[in-house]
Amino acid sequence: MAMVGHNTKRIGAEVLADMLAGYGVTHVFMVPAVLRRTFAEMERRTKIARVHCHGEKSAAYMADGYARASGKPGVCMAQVIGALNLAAGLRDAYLAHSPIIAMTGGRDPKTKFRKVYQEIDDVPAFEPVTKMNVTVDDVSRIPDLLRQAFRTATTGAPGPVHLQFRGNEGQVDLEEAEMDALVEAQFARVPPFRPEPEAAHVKVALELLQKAERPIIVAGGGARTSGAGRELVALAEALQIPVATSLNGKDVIPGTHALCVGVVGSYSRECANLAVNRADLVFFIGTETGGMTTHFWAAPKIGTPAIQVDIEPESLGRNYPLQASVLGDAKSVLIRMLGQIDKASAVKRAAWIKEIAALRGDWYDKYKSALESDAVPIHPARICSELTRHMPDDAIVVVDTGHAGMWMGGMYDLRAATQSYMRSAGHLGWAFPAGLGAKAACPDRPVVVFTGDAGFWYHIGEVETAVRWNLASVTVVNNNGGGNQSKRGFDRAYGGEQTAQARELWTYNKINFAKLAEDMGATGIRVEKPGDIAPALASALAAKRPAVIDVATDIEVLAPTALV
Ligand SMILES: Cc1ncc(C[n+]2csc(CCOP(=O)(O)OP(=O)(O)O)c2C)c(N)n1
Ligand SMILES: [Mg+2]
Repeated sequence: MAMVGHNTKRIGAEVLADMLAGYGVTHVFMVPAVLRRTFAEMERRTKIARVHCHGEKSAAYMADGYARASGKPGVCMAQVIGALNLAAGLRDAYLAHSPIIAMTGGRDPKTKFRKVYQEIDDVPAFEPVTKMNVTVDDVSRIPDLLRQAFRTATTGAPGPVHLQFRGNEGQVDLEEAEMDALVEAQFARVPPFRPEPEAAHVKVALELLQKAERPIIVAGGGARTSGAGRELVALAEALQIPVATSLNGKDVIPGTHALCVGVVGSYSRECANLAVNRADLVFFIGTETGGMTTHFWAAPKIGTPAIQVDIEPESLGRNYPLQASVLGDAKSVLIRMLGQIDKASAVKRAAWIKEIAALRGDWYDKYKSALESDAVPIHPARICSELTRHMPDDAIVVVDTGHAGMWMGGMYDLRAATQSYMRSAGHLGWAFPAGLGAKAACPDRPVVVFTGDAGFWYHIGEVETAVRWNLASVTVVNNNGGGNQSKRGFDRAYGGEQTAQARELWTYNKINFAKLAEDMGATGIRVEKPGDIAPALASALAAKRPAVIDVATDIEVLAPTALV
């Protein structure tokens, strides 16, 4: 295809390396061997770190963590045999709307269907986990398809894209064509656009909000991507509206803010579910209103009066019939609203705010003994409260799923708007490699991962990668010697009784992860008493090396399930 400015013949590898650098990519994550010449050109022409990992899935998770921490698309790669391992790693990013550019080697028309070693048709497997899934068949298409990849990954609700390069290792990068390494800097991070809402729609939504006596905001990952936290808190304060968040949107408001009721839904804080279910109007901002955020549409119940803001028109009203919908960027919409609010309307919500304060207090009273527990082995809620108190003000907190998501979603509080929070959208094992990617993207910020032992086992080999690239995250392992979240289900399957045979299905051998980490060259700290959590965190952060804090916790303690 004809593009303007083509006048110099260059090889694909040079153009690809220059363009990635031009988009501000600082790290790529991969298992070799793919785009070998591109990697050589990256080394010669750019400062891009080529992080060579122990598995394609963890490479994708690192790219995901990089993207969610920085807002810049994460780049990950695999040769043809590793392509589906990489695709598996895009699943969480797809669910979480994280911008990732995945590159793989793939089939050559000259040899396909001849039973080429290691080769299958991988492209269809990328369909369910990408927004764009294309093949780079001719070297001259590298520039326009890479631009389209950045454009697609970052616009609207962001997400992963896949480029399959011709050749099992993407050898198309060795060929020559007239190409320009043109980059569009706008698409180097999210959000590239802030679509303005229609004034009339803003007016209707704001009138409903101001009329309501018991409104509540439910803010999600879209508000996070938009960077709308400050405006959201300003609106909540001005109109005296409490705020709940999805797990993905947890860091749009500090948990310590008087108007914050916490995370609503399944991995949640009870007072958030109770508050949302007492509201007379729910204002959804940048949330898909999915099963996890609404506890399968029980909080709020379908039929609760609702208004919604989203950047994707198809999200508006998907699960809750709306009294008003506003299409646009969350921050832009909130700025518009702030420009025309009637602060006097806040007075009528005094009783509601008092009720919210009581719900917050009730929650704390109920869990105080767990949060402050001196028990040995340690109660996981105590880890959360120690992290709340001692997390640095500029920390990025990265949390796995299962009980890790439940403990931290419900019991941990961000104290400052400058702290970030990212969580697995459901895949066990995501957090540790995602934390390494976050640290690569934001080397000056402390990165603290919280994971269970089952979650940590998945990608434990990447401790060696962390040491090799000095990706100095701190990983706190809630080590109870099993996958506790599975316990309730297996007890049920065995007739309500905990049998030795049922335990075979969710318990592991007892391992000291601090020792393993030390053997791989990282800092390892074993914690067996609650009072040692804070000093361990302080010394792990001070070490400026990859660190694993192995916390011995009680295998009998289960996270509280959602209440509605
Ligand atoms: C890829 C994947 N496989 C399986 C699960 C199901 N699952 C959720 S939590 C869990 C066990 C978690 O154990 P651990 O990380 O040790 O945390 P704990 O519950 O013990 O605190 C499992 C198997 C999942 N979420 N993701
Ligand atoms: Mg466990």
